[in-house]
Amino acid sequence: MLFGRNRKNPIAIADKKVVDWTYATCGYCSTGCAIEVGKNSEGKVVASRGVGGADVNRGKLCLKGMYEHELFEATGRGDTPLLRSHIRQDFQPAQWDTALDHMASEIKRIQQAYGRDAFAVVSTGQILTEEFYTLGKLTRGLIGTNNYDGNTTLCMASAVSGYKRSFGSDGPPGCYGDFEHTHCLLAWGSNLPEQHPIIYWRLKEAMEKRKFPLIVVDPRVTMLAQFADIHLPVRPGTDLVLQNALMHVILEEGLEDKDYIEANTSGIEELRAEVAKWDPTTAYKVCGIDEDTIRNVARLYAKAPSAMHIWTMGINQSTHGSDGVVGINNLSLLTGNIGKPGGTALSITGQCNAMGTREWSSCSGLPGYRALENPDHREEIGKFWNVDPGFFPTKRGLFQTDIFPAIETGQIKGMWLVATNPITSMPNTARIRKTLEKLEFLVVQDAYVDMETTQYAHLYLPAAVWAEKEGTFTNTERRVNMVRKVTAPRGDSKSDLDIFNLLAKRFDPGQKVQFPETPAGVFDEMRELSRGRAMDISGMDHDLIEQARGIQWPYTESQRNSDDPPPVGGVRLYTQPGSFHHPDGRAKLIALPFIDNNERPDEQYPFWLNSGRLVEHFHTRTRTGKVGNNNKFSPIPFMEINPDAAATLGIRHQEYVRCVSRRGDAIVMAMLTQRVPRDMVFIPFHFFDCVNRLTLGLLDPHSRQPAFKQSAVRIETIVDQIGAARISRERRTY
Ligand SMILES: Nc1nc2c(c(=O)[nH]1)N[C@H]1C(S)=C(S)[C@@H](COP(=O)(O)OP(=O)(O)OC[C@H]3O[C@@H](n4cnc5c(=O)[nH]c(N)nc54)[C@H](O)[C@@H]3O)O[C@H]1N2
Ligand SMILES: Nc1nc2c(c(=O)[nH]1)N[C@H]1C(S)=C(S)[C@@H](COP(=O)(O)OP(=O)(O)OC[C@H]3O[C@@H](n4cnc5c(=O)[nH]c(N)nc54)[C@H](O)[C@@H]3O)O[C@H]1N2
Ligand code: SF4
Ligand SMILES: [Mo]
Repeated sequence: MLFGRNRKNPIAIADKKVVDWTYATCGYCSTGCAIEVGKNSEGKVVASRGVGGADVNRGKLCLKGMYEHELFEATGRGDTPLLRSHIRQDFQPAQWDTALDHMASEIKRIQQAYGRDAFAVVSTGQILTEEFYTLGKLTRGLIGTNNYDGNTTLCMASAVSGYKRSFGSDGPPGCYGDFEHTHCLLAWGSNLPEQHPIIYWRLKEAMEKRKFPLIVVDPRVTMLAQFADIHLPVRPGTDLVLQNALMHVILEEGLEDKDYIEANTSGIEELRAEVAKWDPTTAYKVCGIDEDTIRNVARLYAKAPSAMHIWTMGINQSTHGSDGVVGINNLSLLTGNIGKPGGTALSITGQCNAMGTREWSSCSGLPGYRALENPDHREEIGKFWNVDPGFFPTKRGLFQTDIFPAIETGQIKGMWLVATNPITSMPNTARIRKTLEKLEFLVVQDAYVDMETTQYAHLYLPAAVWAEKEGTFTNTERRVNMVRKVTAPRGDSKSDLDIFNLLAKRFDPGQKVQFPETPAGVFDEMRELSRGRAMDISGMDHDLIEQARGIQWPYTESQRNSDDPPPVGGVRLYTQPGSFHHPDGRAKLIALPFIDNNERPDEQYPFWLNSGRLVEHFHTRTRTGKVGNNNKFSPIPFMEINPDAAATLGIRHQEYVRCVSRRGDAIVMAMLTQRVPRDMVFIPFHFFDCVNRLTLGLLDPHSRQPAFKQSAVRIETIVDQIGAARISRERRTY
């Protein structure tokens, strides 16, 4: 194409000569954008684009989605199983049959020698729902270990726990459409523009049409905080105190919704007694937000005709994570802001299928939000699977964060990791390293062979990634959406579903328990098991989901029969009085005493260490580290530090420094910025052997989620800058 000198927009998007587009849902974050992946006439995958008719993203993608098709050919993919008898030896390529026979016999050996629960399974929020369901059936129904959990304990466990405590069930009650109705939005510990760019775009669009106040609670001046009307730079780990003070003002000034409380909740008196202790003056001394601001925000929130909360890891990853979620729910219930347009408590989830694992993986229970503790549920699933219900444990086993210490103490001897990279993502990695070295048998099943935890594996199984497979994801607003297969699995890798099914045969040669071979066949089973449950999907099938560009649950068969297309599922939960899942149909208001148990900065370690994410990278960079258009923005580990603090320490912009905690050290480049206050540094967690060498990760008592965002560190300058650059480079795997 030629551009004349006077052409106004001499920019053309390169024509990739796509002849065929396939429908998928983005495999990075939980926003759940609908993507089409394009192939050229040679069958090569060359482009990604947003789907215009999809309600979630309306044609938009962020920079991760835009280059997602590059994953298929990225470096570091595994294409053959690898086996070795000791982690000090080199891997040898193996046939699938040999690899899986060996895996089954090692699992059986460990279970026979040390008991069924001595083998642990830890999965993810990033495989397809049909795969989660199948892994659950295999683990609960055939292998029979109760030490089965997912990386979601690092991520969504507090939200799950908080929803269950307040409402009697998991499941975010709101949707993105609530932005279009709300009159006030409180965002807690969520950096939406970077971590969920398209949800942020939906929010911004809504605010441009109809202005409403945005209040951001975050100790760091994030991009969202910069756009806020009111920014509350809360002292790390003290959101609960701020919540109690907001409730104190609401009750003191009679701003609560008495009719709603009367008709829908229990526990108001206990709550009233607890929040009475948290007048704004007392609260200020703990949470650092002044009295007038607390009163102002409480009035703004409670007087709005409808008001909503969103939150992410600033709340969940805390020693009061579960309580922080319950606090948000309390605020919503007190003001009648649940189940109405613009009035909700919407947990923004993390990974593309964090919801799918909560609903179907059986990690913390049995499929379809069923509980191991409930004999009727054990009976029902046992019958459906053709498994003796007596084979199921009667209560859930260890959380991921308790599985690792159980390896340390010798209770657990073998582990299977599916799509998670704990040596980079768990707190205090020096301890994780020693733990992994103790295992008699570790299997890593991952799409990338170069992910760091493979270094500790006896067996590596190469998995297909994202749209090399077919099935569903569920997003933040409970929308089930389709991933169609765009291209064949790389090399000799297999879909996670195929791997689970092949392993199942080795535990059940007589095939007493049926394992459907196709994703659609698995979905049929899930559909049956969902009937009458909170997350009813009985009206859905793969084709309808794709046609509708995603459907929110619940969507029942009778809805399907009575609906005109396009199908509309459950836009909001708890819209009717008495529809909560506690036995009395009411939601619980729960009193939340504050216990100050974080590691705090002191003379020796004077800075708060905060950690989180960047827009261009996803987690441990197994994917975005290999995509040039993502990696180029931040190829090396760095630390945000306040310029005044840096000046006091004699640190210049872009100098390497050593960051030291009671656990270990990390070499990072100092980036001077006002985003962080004087007593805080922020390090993205995307890099190997970096911030999680430093983190303490104290656990929440309810959810067992680690407080990744509250540790104490000191900063040391480095004379040998070239040597530091070398160490920083060498520690990086990709
Ligand atoms: N680009 C990109 N997007 C992602 C991901 C990714 O890796 N990259 N990961 C996905 C996943 S799995 C998740 S879980 C989400 C996470 O999404 P977010 O939670 O939005 O991201 P984080 O950066 O981890 O943390 C959010 C904020 O919590 C703040 N915070 C720290 N301590 C406190 C505190 O005590 N109180 C409050 N109120 N805030 C605090 C931090 O300053 C930070 O700005 O993002 C998802 N989206
Ligand atoms: N300091 C600090 N640490 C943190 C956090 C923080 O904020 N601060 N956040 C925490 C949170 S919220 C999360 S969610 C965790 C994430 O922690 P991890 O789950 O350990 O991180 P990922 O890099 O997403 O690992 C997922 C793995 O799955 C692989 N994979 C992708 N798709 C597939 C597939 O289809 N099949 C298979 N088999 N493998 C696949 C990827 O290659 C990758 O190795 O990190 C936690 N760690
Ligand atoms: S916002 Fe999330 S789901 Fe949408 S394209 Fe970006 S990473 Fe994918
Ligand atoms: Mo997460």
